[in-house]
Amino acid sequence: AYKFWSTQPVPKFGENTLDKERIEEGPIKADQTVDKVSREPPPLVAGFEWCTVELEKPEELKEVQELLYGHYVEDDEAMFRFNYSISILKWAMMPPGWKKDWHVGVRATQSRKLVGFISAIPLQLRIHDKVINASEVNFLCIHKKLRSKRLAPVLIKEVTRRCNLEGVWQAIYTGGIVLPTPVSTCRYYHRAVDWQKLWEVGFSPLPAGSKPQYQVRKYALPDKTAIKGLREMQEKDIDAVHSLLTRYLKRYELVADFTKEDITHWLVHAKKVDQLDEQVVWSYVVEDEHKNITDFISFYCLDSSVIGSETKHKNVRAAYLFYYATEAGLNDTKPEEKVDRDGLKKRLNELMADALVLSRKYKFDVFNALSLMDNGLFLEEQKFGPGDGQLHYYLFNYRANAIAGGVDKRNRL
Ligand code: YNC
Ligand code: MG
Repeated sequence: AYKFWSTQPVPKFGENTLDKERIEEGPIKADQTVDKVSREPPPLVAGFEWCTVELEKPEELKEVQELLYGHYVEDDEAMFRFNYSISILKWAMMPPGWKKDWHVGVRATQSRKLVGFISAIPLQLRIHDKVINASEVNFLCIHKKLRSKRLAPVLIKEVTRRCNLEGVWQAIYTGGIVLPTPVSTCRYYHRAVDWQKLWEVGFSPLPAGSKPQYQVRKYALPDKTAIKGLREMQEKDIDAVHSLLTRYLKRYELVADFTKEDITHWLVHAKKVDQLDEQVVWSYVVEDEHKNITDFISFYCLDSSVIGSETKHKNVRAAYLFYYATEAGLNDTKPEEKVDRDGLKKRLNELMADALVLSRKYKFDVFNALSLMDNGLFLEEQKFGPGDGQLHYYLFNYRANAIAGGVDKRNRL
């Protein structure tokens, strides 16, 4: 088993478990140099060739979108498939510092058809007390007709080579499947916004003894948000949000280390560049009477198509909880210390309740969140329920102590 992964610089199963003594953290394969990296991509099977997909060209971006639309991640029962929009792909793959060479495609030589893809973006990753210059690998996809031919390892090796050429030796990636070896594992949680539709597409079951109208009532949301001073985030809020988020994330063990440019891209800019297309990200701040930003919350839009839909719905519009932060969760003088758990819990519930109201206003069908950050403090109260899906977090060429992901275990509160 794991014929490919057993050859890669990743920890063996059992090396970094939560219950063991802490291990020393650092690269698995150290002291690599760019001059030793191959200048040639690994060979591909006859009939196929490598390409760099130029996402700035609308027609090439569209090719990636179409490959993913037909062949990307599905749930276990093959009822739904992620349906990434053009706008979200631009947002996800072209953040500050993005590199064209890290958008790797495989084409059929004769037809020129794009049949495989993998991407990486640069990021500064903090794991415990160390910051590493890393990449985040995503959108690995192979056309359904080319599955199980060991093409995935070749794509992974090629994106590795292209990262190495830029002096990047570590990566983070996530997946629904178990590989050696997760650094953390989270569960997906879902909160119905339009229960009736979720039931009609087969996403939400009708619990025994309930009736549709009871479920609709259970998930009903108010028309208006409740927090005083809540408003859309604007460019003028970037410094304040950057400071608040940086301080808030200090308590966590594995986080992206964002610059102000990153904040602009991930929370505001995406909206601006794509105002002609669809909006990707929704970000809100709370401004108090002294004009201070005390809280913020954000979510992004990622549709799923309903596979083989004989139903009237072709698409499920899902909001995914993104970054948030609140002064209520901070102890600035001693960032490592416990915070006021009850105050934090109360505030996060208020923020999430308003995010749900906004998601309904913007016509989302469901709100998704993972069992990470402080989400355990509000998921149940906001009527999120656990889904079937798990999300495993992996580090490439880095040995680290496992991080408890579950909402029940992880909080150091
Ligand atoms: C996967 N998701 O285990 P072994 S997530 C990593 N991530 O190798 P074949 C995967 N490895 O077990 P197929 C993987 N899925 O023998 C499979 N593998 O060691 C491994 N699905 O290859 C698998 N997208 O080509 C096995 O399999 C080997 O034809 C088998 O292709 C797989 O983006 C796939 O779920 C996933 O399109 C491409 O099934 C295909 O089945 C597909 O025979 C639907 O491959 C879409 C889908 C995956 C979404 C994602 C993150 C990818 C991370 C890749 C690892 C990056 C490492 C870091 C590199 C940079 C380093 C630096 C610096
Ligand atoms: Mg294959």
